[in-house]
Amino acid sequence: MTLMTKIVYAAFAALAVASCATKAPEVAQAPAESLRNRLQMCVDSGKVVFGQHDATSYGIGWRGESARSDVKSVVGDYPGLINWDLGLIEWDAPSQLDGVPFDDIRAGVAAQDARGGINAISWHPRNAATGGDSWDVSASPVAEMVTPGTAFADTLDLWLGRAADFILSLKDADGRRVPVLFRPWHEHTGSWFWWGKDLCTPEQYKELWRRTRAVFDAKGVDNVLWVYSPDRVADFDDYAERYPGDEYVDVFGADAYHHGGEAGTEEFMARARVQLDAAVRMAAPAGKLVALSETGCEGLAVTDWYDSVLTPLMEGYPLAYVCVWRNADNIPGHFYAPYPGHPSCQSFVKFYNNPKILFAAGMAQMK
Ligand code: BMA
Repeated sequence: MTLMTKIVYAAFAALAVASCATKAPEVAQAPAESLRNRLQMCVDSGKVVFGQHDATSYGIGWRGESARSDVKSVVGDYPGLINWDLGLIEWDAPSQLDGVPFDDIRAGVAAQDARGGINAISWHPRNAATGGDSWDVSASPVAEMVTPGTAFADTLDLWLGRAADFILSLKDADGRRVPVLFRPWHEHTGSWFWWGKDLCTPEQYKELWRRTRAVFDAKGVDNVLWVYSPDRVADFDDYAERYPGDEYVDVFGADAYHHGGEAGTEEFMARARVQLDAAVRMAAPAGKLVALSETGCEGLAVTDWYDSVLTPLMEGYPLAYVCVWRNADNIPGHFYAPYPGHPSCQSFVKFYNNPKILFAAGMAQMK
């Protein structure tokens, strides 16, 4: 190094030290971290985000009007969270399993982000062993999928890669990746999906998560918060049995549906409380988040469900969000949020007016 070079280096070093002293270095926050911070802010201020699956994709009597949502038609605002499903991304299909084009999901995620809301993603992949859907439990590919070197292990990697690529492609108008809550391999404490309890061992199930994470990490996915979401459980041990580990999970969820109308209320509340108690117990020591990741009363058979069942259930739990399922345009009676004219609108408006519940406009303030 010549003397002149040394002087130039020294000058640059001095400048660098001076600028560090006056200005803290700006470290870009990973998109997932900013979502975690926003959700934590909601919890810390005693608020809960309200969400719905496919809220802007279709509703009762309509489909494909991107600015529309049954929730908005009833209360004038969009849900604070919108869930989307990736089912059929594994086959590289143009539309997901309920007919929503993946391009529309990309646009819908960006639109929800632009209005201040947040996004979540579930995934109902096909059964690689049978070619059937997620609910085909006549055979399960899991044991092979988690055994390196097998054909199904390659399929799993391919499918995970497609899901990861799609999630990486979720961008806002400025080209920044939009963070999402991702909830793979859900409701695994039941046996209605090919990754369910009777279809694989706890170790195989955990390996499914490890593999999922390995593929996502290798792709550089930095816009996912991971949600673990058992359905009904007997107790805490049942909730925890297939937990892959703290390094894999950011949010402890619970999927719990109300069945059987008014007569089912007590059983639903008791069942959901066992799940939420377990979620809170898992989350607390690790400082993680808790959510009612899927819920609802099909057809709103309990007319005042939102204020007489859901609201009391939520009380007492530090929930980051609750998400109800879809308002299907093609299955009569398969809806979970009211639509204009439905008798449960009054109950839903009360729920909307509860200052603790965040819809999109409220979420826009939580930044
Ligand atoms: C189920 C039902 C199905 C749908 C699936 C995936 O709960 O709503 O009609 O295909 O979710 O969205």
